[in-house]
Amino acid sequence: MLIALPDDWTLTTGPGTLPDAVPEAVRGAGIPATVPGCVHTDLLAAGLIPDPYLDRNESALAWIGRTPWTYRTRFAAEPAAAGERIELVFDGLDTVGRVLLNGTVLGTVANMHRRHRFDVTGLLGPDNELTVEFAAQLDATEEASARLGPRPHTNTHPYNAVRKMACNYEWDWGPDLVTAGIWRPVTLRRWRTARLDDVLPQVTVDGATGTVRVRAGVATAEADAPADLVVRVAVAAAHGSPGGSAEAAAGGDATGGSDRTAVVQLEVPEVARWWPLGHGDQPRYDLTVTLLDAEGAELDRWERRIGFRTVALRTEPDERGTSFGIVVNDRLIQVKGANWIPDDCFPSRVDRAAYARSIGDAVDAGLNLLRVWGGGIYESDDFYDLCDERGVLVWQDFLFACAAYAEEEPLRSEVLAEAREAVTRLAPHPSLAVWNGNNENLWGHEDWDWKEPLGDRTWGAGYYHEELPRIVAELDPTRPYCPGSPWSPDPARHPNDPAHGSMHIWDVWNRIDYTHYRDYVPRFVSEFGYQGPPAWSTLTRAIHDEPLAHDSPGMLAHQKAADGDEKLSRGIAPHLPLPEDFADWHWATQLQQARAVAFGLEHFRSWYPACSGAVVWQLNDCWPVTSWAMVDSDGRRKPLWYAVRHAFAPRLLTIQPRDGGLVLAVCNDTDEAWTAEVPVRRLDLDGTALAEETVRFEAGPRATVLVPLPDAVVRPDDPRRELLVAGEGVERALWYFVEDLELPLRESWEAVDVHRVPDGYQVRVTAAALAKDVCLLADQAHPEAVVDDALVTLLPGESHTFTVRCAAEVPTDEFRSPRVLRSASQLVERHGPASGRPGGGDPADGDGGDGRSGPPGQRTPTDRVSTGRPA
Ligand code: BMA
Repeated sequence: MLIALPDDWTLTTGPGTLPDAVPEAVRGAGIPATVPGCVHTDLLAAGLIPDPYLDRNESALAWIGRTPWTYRTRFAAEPAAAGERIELVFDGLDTVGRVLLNGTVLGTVANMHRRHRFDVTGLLGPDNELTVEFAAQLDATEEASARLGPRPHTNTHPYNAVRKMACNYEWDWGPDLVTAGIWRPVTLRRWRTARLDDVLPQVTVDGATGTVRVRAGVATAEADAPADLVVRVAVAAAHGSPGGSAEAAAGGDATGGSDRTAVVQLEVPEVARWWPLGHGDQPRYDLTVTLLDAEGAELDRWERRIGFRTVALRTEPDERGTSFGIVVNDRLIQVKGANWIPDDCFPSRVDRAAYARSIGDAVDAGLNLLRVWGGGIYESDDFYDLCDERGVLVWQDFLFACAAYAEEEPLRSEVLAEAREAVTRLAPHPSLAVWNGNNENLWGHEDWDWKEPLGDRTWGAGYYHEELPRIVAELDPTRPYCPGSPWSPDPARHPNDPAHGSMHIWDVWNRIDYTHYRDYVPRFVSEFGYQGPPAWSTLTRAIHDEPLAHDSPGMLAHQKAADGDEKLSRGIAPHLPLPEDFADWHWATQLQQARAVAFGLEHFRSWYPACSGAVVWQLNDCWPVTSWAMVDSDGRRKPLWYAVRHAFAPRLLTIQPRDGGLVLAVCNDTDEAWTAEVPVRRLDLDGTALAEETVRFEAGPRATVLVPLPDAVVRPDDPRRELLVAGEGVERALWYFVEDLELPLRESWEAVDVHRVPDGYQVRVTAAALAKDVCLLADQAHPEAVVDDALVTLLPGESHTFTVRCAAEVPTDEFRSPRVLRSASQLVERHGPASGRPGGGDPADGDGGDGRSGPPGQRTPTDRVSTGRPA
């Protein structure tokens, strides 16, 4: 029987010395606390601190991580009856501390990523006091680092010494708000005779026959417990299954000692397979494991929803190098992914509804994979459940990021226990496709000047190359493991070699222009991305600088990347004007972010299957910040989100340079062949056709084909006044011969008609001049308004209707406001060279490095150690 503990917890400072900065009102006060939660959210709810996410509050709250904290509650309980066992189970404690019950120390803890279970049989009375004392987490982290021997890491604090969410100590998109707290549920569990311990299903399918092999641990209350316990496994078709049902049961003998294991294998005939989004349905089956005593009475029960599919990683030497592909049900999946970071710096606030919103953002953009990045957490089951339900593959990093990790005690045992627990907990989920050893540590060891400071000390190689693969092979042999991201399957190669295995592209953004994405034909891009600010309403809710400027103090506090503000300016210079006016700067940098990533994605897709997928850095944000995210922390979709949806459309036409000419890349990620005849036209900027031909193509199912474009059409007479249009309607591809800065763009609307419709507004715009990348920044008309599409280019005379969802009444003129109705043409007209203002720049590209031989720009220790604020 599970018993939730009472809700009324109290938080106090101490025990131990408090830093001087602790406010008087907090010292020694009994602060009402919420479990699950953390000190920051409790202090905030009690009105004792300002919102850490607003303005520059973050730096004023640094004392919290230097303060020891205690959580305490009292509760009544029946003492254990004869033969009964009582356990206290913490699903998550953050992080270094100890647990006491009625003054007795139950144990010390030092790992946020584990569950802690204490036997409290015999310790409970009618009135009990449960106490969790947390050390000052930053002090404890530094002490642990000193004891293990400091090792290289990025950012300020030695997060690599403690098993705590790395990005909680600040990241290049995350605040430095070091928490403590009981961050996952805590329960009391009373039981007799026996209970199920870890239950681990291994699910496979061969033809239409599914196999479920369950390894169930059984804990018994007493060593001489009865031998004849039975574990029963049943599978039944669940929701979403289109094809019939299957049910069977089997018993396994749980014999031998007080900790026993039963292995039960069940064949399930005629199963329907689980597929990733865009490839089929997501049928799932209810798996029930019950523990029965000799009389058949149920002692315990465990239920999960599973799915039948196979998954493998394909890494094969070929004429280009070594491939890297995710294969589901024997089909190579073109991965359209995004990286996932913790959705809140205080992860206890992320509930199922929040996960559902963010995973909905992924699905609506057509993403079929999320990579849970190693500087975060193993997310709660809700996350993986929703991915199962919606067909989003999960690539799960083990929790190591951008640092060297000691392989000695006490870290070692924590790492191994945590990994076993994570593999066991997540194994039932069909969406989980790949286990990955770490984020960028193989690369870091190679390139980031770690070797000298490390000497002959450990750095994590033993985890990535031996321990973790051993754990996956033992507990979860149905899933592939790769040692790191990036990683070259050929050990003779650099981990970030584009021709071998997975790759992270970070020279673009950090040092060189985004057009350099075309220098790479990567086999799989597990990270690449480009920064842009959050939506206007999000930004102005969080930052109240007067005046607001790209480099005003609050803006810089919410820009964590090394030289981030300068990189934004440098990156935009070859493409678009960079306005002084803040609202225009905001639009320009958002547009640049969207274009840069779309540029990369279209290029990568044009190389499918040589490049089997791309995972954008990053889907979400954990607080309001200028970052690589597609969707900001208030849930507003940035222009980038719409650009990614376009670039990841099941059918995409894109014009790409190849071998000195231009080709039409026909990217067909559907099961039907795509055959068509489309016009290819070269137009003057006013829309007059200068040349036209028809091209025919046939792209088979799940194939990309390249169709050379006729020279007569594609060779411009005046590159500054012409463009190419291939195809028609939403699937058409556009090509310009020069950057916007060189185009005489101007904004001119023939009409902007706004109509109220039942749940919002329709805004029909008709262009009088070429309107490039038209966006309706709807949140600026009303903070709740959401638009259905963005970045639509209209030729002179063309119209488009945007649909805005918004319950509130908005004056219709708001949608005509130049603050809301935006385009690249507007930017160029206002701020481009022709406007007589400085803007643009030399389309020269940084230093042109390829990111392979030397350390990439962002990777130098000085870069990564800084807080991201320019000196
Ligand atoms: C990669 C990621 C993160 C980082 C991102 C942007 O290094 O793994 O560490 O936030 O790039 O710099």
